[in-house]
Amino acid sequence: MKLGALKNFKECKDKLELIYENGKANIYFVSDEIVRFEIPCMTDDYVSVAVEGNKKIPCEYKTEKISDGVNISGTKTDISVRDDFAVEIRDKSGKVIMKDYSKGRIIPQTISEKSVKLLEAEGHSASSYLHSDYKVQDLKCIDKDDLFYGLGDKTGYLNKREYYFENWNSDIPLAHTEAVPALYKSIPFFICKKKDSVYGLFYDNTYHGYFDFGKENSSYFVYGADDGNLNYYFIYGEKITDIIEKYTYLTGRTPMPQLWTLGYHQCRWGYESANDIREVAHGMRENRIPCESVQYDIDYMDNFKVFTWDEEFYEKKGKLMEELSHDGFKPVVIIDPGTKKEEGYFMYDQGIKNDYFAKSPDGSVYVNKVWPGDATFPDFGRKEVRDWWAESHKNLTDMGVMAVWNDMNEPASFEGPLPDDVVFHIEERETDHREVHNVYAHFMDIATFTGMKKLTGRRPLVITRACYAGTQKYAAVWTGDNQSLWSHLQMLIPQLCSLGISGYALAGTDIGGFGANSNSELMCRWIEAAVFSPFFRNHSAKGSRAQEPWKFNDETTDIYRKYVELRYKFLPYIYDLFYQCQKTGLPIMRPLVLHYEDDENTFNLNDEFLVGENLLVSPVVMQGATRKMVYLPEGTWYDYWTGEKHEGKCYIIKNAPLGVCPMYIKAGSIIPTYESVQYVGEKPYDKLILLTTPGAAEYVHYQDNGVDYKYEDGEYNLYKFSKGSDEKLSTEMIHEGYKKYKEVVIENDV
Ligand code: MIG
Repeated sequence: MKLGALKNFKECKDKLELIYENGKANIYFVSDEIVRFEIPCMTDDYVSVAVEGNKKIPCEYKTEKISDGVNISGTKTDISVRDDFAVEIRDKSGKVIMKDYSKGRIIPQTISEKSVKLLEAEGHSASSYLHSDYKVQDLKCIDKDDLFYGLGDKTGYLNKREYYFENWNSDIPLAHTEAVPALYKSIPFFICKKKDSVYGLFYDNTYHGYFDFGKENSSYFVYGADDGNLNYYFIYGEKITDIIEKYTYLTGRTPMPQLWTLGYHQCRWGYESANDIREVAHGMRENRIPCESVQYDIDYMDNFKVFTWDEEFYEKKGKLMEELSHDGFKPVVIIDPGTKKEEGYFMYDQGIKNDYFAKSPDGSVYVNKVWPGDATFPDFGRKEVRDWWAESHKNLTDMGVMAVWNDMNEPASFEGPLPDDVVFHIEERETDHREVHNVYAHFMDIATFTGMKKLTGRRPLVITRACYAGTQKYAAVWTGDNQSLWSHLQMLIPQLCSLGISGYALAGTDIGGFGANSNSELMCRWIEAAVFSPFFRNHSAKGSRAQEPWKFNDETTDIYRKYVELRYKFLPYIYDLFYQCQKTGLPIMRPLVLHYEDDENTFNLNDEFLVGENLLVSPVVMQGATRKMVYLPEGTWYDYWTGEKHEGKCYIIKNAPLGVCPMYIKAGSIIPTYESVQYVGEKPYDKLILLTTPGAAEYVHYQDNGVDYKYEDGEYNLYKFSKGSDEKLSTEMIHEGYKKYKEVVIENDV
């Protein structure tokens, strides 16, 4: 990829074309803060899957030839581009923000092929010891103090410095430790926080990707991809929050969810009959643990055939769903992409007749094995295939299904991975598995979202395991098959915070852990830590210890209930954060560094988080611990449980026996709450209760019907609550278009 000397450059509209000795490169001016850099190694007209529509804000850049390149001067940054497409970006004061590393990699000692064989014989995965240049590669300088945040669902900690990761959507049933380079999702976006500046990079390329944040060498980071263009957006901002706002401007934001979807969900891969589901639903109500859905995992299908129903074990189609709906349960079902190869099965027949499945290069329909045995894979990149899949959801909505959970869409397969050359499409363009793999789920989720929206008229909840950058416009995510391990409870915090700053505001982990066996202490600590997980579901695997809260002991049931009720109490606050998220892209769960980026105590803080800006949660995530060392950043904070006042910018030790999750509210806060209910819709939310802390405050609260799109026509309320230091509350309606609360009261319990 050495482009050599710059020969010439050409200014076109919003674009600069650079002609080099050995090829060309392009620079696109998206906005004053966003610039896209491209070496079109594969194609001249790359169409992004992640960035939809014409993302372009009028901006100004002036170009000037210099001896060894070109200088581009914008309103926020100055860019120099030299031979070999070496980029340097400075702010207006001349400080270097981002700079290419031009000396080439210093690839560390690799091990011999022979050693790799030996290692692999014992079961080590040793290929990662072999390093070489990537086909598409980009190196940038790292400074001593640089920190790296983002990259979606990756394992490990918030700060990715000195770690190595890959983007290749992978179904990993083994324990997700920080040694696992790739999980289910591929979000090639990260934020580099420097000592006194910050920038974001989004490498929009869907091929297998590689990220080395200074592990190979402390002077540079490496981005690599197996193919495609070198194509990245540089995002400038003054604060981390600016970068997130701009990244989500490009790739889109989580849309308003239905209110009930933010409630509690119970699930288990192991409910093998209608009675199993019925018992759990009744158990939720008997134990007075609020719950919205008992979700249907693959066993509800007839022989794992998608869009069918097993009448033998799950009774007559629609019967159970209708019965439980009287008690407030909303049916949520799993759907896999793998479509059983069986003549006479309507999905297979339709797919064959209309040529909807991916093919081998010889033209035959490609077959691999998943749950139903031999299965075919819809070619979701094509619109007509998505339309067909979308319409097929009528089979679900006809029986009352209200939300869909898309699993196995990496795509996972049991007889080895799909070969590289399986033929897929991205819209009309034919391509292969290598390019489509990381966006396979993205296109499936678009189909599900579109189908459910059209069929129900409601805001769809699509829960997806795999995704790419931008899928947040269509789907919520869960982090896949975690395990009932303390280390996985600990990882919940950095993982959901990282997803949040990578655009995924609606994310959650399987509460209690999916694989392995949970225990009462772990369950309690998990529900405490997860109480503000945007997506809030307990799920476990067949064969593992049952994880419905009452399956442990009375203490666990009581603690569990206390936290699920707490969640229902804070629902309007969480809903407000989703309302704001559409406007700013800021997530619900936030690492402290997002709002305290000058405070180095927050840079590597992996065991606490903020919910919005004013609520700090510092759960106990260590087995046996009954105290928690809590870091409170600058400001005055009030203990949610005791009302005790603390001055921040220090660590405190909080007594936190089982059942206590340390929570703090910042001075000068107004937080809206509801009385807890058994499920959303049990009774109208007539009363808003404002939780306040001393000090002047202002807060905007959003209210709508929580269900459909009528808010787009103005059917919503916006309340502005303010109070001065005299603590007197005043309310102003900024917008009035929906039935107002009967009562707004202040709860002065802190
Ligand atoms: O592992 O459908 O991650 O949530 O319960 C088998 C069965 C396939 C994987 C999902 C998990 C789900 C399970 N699926």
